[in-house]
Amino acid sequence: MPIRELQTKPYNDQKSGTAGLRKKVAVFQQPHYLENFLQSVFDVETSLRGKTLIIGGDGRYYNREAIYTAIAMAAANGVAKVVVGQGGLLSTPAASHLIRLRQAGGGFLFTASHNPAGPDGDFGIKFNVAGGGQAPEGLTTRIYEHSKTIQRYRVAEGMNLDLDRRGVQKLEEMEIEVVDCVEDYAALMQSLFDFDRIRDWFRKGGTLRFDAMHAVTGPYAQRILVEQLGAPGSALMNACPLEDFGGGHPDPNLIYARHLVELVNGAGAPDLAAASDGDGDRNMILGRGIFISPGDSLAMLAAHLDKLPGYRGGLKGLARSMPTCRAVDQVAKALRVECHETPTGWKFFANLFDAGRLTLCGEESFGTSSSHTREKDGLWAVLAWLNVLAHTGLSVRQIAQEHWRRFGRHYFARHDYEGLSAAAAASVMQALAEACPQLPGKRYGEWSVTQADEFGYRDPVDGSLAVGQGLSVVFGDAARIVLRQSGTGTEGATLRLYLERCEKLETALDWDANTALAPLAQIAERIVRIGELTGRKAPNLIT
Ligand code: VG1
Ligand code: CO
Repeated sequence: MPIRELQTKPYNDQKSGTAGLRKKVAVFQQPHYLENFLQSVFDVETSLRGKTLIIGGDGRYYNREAIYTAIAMAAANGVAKVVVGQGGLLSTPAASHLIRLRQAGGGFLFTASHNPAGPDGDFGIKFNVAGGGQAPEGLTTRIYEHSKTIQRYRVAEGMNLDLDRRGVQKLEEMEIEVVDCVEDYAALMQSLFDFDRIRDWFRKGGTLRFDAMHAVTGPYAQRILVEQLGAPGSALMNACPLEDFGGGHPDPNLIYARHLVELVNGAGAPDLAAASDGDGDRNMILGRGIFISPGDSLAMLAAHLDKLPGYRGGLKGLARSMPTCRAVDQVAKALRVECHETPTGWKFFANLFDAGRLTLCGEESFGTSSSHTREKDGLWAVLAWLNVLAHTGLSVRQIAQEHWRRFGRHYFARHDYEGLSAAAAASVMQALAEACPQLPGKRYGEWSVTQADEFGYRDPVDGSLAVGQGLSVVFGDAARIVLRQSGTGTEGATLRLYLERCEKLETALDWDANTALAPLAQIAERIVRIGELTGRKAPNLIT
């Protein structure tokens, strides 16, 4: 089978965002577009030669084509072995785990996460490095720079590979192992959680609804929740992965998983309802009559985690991305463990995990995970909640109320303004940046600004600096307004406005988030002026 070196020209737009390279499918279908990016990775990350490479994706449209191309290019670029999920499927956390388990040199994860799929939808690639974490910023910058000068790529031609047949196949010098996408991940989950106790919880009548949203977690949920833990088949919704995710938007939040909110508020609500996103790294948690915000879920799991088998040794540290509400900080204080505030994007947690300074972390964007892998992990969060329910015998609502009484309640909402022009988004960011120095000391309603500035992060492990990571206006511990620009969109610019308010008053604990945040939203409009500067009267999306 010949290895060919083919001529190509750079595209100049292959800059990775918050989580890899994400574009419209049509962009990826341009001649050599995918090859250019992959070759740039092989050229820059030369350590992949002679190593194992993990490959998988969320099953969306173009997944298979991309995987065949990646395998043929791996063979031509000196990779010793490729481990690929059967049918091309691997959830993001399972892929990260496989990189660690097989001591691979890295992995390609083909996903655009929760973005819609299909010929008119999105596609994406994440390159993860040895150890399982997403490529750090320094590396993605070098890959991007290289992609601007690339002139040729290498590919093995005439490859004959059956992606649906498990076992080892040979491609020239390279070995390809097609693996069951669930097996190793399921074993990892068994090592962390008390499966006997969860099985018992189901047997005694505990009820669950899990929505895989026609994306990658379907087979994982079927094997783990139904076959191993004994949940009835009817506990799963949309468990069959589809190339277009059934035309839906597999983004588990209050808008795109509205049906779960209705479910938990209706007759016959389950004890726990949950959903995951396209690539299986996000999670949404609800109990009977209650939605648990991601920031709360992180804090509540932090408070209960040491009861679960994999975490009995206690927590080494906690962390959250900067816009995520500060509920977990209160738990860290009570547990006397370090608590880190990192920029948005899971890659910033990796060094802390590797250094043994972090056990559990999360983001407001429905992401939670622990040191067991280097990606956020949707099903892990569902299992953690199931285990907490089974262990404590409490309901989700009881756990939440007990938590709020002890630590205070953090109300949180994210307002997204999508499809803005780059200029409009930049003008809002700039106006707030310019206003920040004048804000401290100013009073708005019941709150006074204690700090207002741009967030930068010095990695405590490798000393690298990430600047321009969003702007925040802090009102002591009581409230906070954060503004940043999204780095995952594929159309126009998106501004995200994050509102957080903490209440310790017993009478306030039953407010809903809208009521609690209404005054802060008004203050945000006065300070950030999105309406005034962009003409937008309201956000497109509130989650
Ligand atoms: C968004 C979220 C961020 C998350 C990222 C990737 O990024 O805000 O918290 O890590 O998506 O998630 P941004 O830059 O658009 O705000 V996923 O599930 O796409 O891997
Ligand atoms: Co995702």
